[in-house]
Amino acid sequence: MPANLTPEYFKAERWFRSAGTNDEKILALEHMLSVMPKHKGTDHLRADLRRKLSKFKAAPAKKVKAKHADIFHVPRSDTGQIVLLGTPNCGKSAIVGALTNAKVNVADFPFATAAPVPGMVKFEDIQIQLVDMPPITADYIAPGQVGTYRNCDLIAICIDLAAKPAPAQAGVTEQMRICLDFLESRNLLIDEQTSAVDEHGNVLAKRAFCICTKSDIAKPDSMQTLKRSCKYPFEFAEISTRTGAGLDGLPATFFSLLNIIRIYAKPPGKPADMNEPFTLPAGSTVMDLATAIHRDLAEKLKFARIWGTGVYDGQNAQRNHVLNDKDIIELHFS
Ligand SMILES: Nc1nc2c(ncn2[C@@H]2O[C@H](COP(=O)(O)OP(=O)(O)O)[C@@H](O)[C@H]2O)c(=O)[nH]1
Ligand SMILES: [Mg+2]
Repeated sequence: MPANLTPEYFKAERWFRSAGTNDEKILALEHMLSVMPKHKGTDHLRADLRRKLSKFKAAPAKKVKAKHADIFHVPRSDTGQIVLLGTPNCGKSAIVGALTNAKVNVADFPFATAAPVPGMVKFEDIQIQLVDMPPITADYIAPGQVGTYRNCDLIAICIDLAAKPAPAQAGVTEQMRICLDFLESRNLLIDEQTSAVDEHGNVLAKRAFCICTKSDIAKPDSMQTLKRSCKYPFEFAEISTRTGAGLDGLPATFFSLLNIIRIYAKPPGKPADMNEPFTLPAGSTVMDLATAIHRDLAEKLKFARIWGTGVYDGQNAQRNHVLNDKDIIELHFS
């Protein structure tokens, strides 16, 4: 009996083949099983996938030796990590080069960037990590590349506004389609169907936004064409690394989209350390801050005093008090 497999199944199968780690293979196999039509014709395949799944689940977590280190694993900074995604030559490396001190390779030939290159972007008193990446195309994604996106905080889809439509290059609509196809087929994009974690608590999807590059040489209507073709309510930033247009505003856009707050810790009786704020997810409480400073100490938190938004100076705050960006907190332990 024919299996009548769906396009969604074949997408999931491509995801499985490009997965670079055990965890990623497990996610892809579970997705293949969930989208596979259930009838007699798929019984064998289902059993086969279940066997594979148990094999991957039973495999002990491999100890990574230095020479086999996963090049696509980019340790996250505390503040937040944004990873660039885009087709060849769309201007990803130029963005990281313009905003950070990282040594990137900007070149007008495809695949000039072969591995992730992290750099730090300064926003006021914090540094946000921005990661340059190898490109993706409709046909090729480096094995393991998906892992970098799975581990980040936010994905920046980069679109070359000046690229000519097919067959010469990938036009704006085509570039967006390639990026979305990659994200959707690997459950990497938060939307109505895909949440941040699956039913087993595995990290799945991420938030994304769009950086549109080469505005200096783009046709005037390319931004409108792109926005019209995109079904997601992304934030769109328009920039040129050649003229610098739009670059100054990018760090603030990163900060606001990361949805984090900065909190300054104040030892009792001393001034607050205003140089190195803690960064926490928006909505964090006094207790979350105490836990971020030291998990064991948090148990001993007696009370906190707070200077900042919506409170009077030095007001006592409960453990569940929700913090605001730039609050100063004095923690008292028993
Ligand atoms: N005119 C113009 N050219 C750009 C801009 N950004 C990048 N480029 C050029 O586009 C080519 C590809 O850039 P690159 O950053 O290496 O692209 P990547 O493959 O996405 O990393 C290079 O020749 C860059 O000089 C821009 O804002 N304006
Ligand atoms: Mg590059």
